[in-house]
Amino acid sequence: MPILHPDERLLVATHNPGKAREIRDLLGPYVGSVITSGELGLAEPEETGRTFEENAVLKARSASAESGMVALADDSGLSVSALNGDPGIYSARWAGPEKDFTRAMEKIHRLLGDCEDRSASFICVLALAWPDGPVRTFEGRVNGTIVWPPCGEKGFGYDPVFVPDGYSRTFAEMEPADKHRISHRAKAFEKLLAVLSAPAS
Ligand code: ITT
Repeated sequence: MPILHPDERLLVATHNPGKAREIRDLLGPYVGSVITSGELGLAEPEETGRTFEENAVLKARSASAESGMVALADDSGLSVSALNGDPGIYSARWAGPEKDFTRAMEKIHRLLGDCEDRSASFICVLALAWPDGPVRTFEGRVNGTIVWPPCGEKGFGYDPVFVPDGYSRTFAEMEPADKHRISHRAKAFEKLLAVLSAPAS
């Protein structure tokens, strides 16, 4: 399986600036040059998959085919146990076209009502696609609890209402470096980097 050549620029197939910032942090020491599909003005494909993995593959394939570059996509979201896994793959769509995550977090709070079970997980599936066809996927997950009211200004998306297990602060209250030690995205990247750094066969 061909792995990214050291001189090759990696295309990150995202239009989400919060994600792009985290991916740059996580890849920084390992990949020379990164550009996003948002920066290149590439199309944003419709996420028609039924799983995180299907959507990650669809986004990576689309960006790689359009650009001729190796492309990395991230499909992720928050899965709330008492809401049967919602918003899940619909995490971005719950924020509407205005990307209003205050509204999306309020929706979770409203739907949970008095429910005692506040458990939730963040899930991230990374897909790495080569223009000539192969795609590899890597999954990471972090378990935690939904809290209310939202706390913290760092991070993005649902970070202000998620406290990871073993911690007392939300992701939005943590320094990025602390979130990167334990997040769903960091765990998926650990698996990806193990492959990127393995000798090509
Ligand atoms: P791209 O598809 O262009 O990458 P997107 O925002 O549409 O951007 P997703 O379809 O994967 O991405 O939606 C995932 C949503 O889940 C995202 O918009 C965030 O709100 C949320 N999310 C994912 N990871 C998160 C994290 O680490 N912290 C907070 N929210 C996160």
